[in-house]
Amino acid sequence: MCFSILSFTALCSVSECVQRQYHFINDGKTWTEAQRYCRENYTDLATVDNMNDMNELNKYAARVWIGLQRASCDKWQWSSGEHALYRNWATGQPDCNDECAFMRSGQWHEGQCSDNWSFICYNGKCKHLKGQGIYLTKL
Ligand SMILES: [Ca+2]
Repeated sequence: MCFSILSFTALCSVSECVQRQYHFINDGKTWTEAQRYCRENYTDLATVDNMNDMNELNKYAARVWIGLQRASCDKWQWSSGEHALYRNWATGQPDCNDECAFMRSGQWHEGQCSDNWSFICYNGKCKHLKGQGIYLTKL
């Protein structure tokens, strides 16, 4: 979004991220294997930034790896390396003894990275919209 109050016409370049498309992969893999598979075939292991993403993911009831890994006890980061701001931990989680995160019935839990679970990949990129003229009139 861009805002212009002083000029009458503003040319703005905005980028918009399209809704992530999630793909359930029904094949047991370790967290690292799952990450590799998702990077080769999709964008990455499931990343969740907001409630919209979470609502999309809620339809998967099975226990699945998501692209979340522990940096330190209270610091978790996405597969991309981004700090996880949005979180949806189950009650009592994380309890700081495992380093990868899985989701079960919409809630996140710590899990042992070497365990084999199904997982969720995503496809989604940000697209850049070309300059749009916005005309503001003075009141
Ligand atoms: Ca744990």
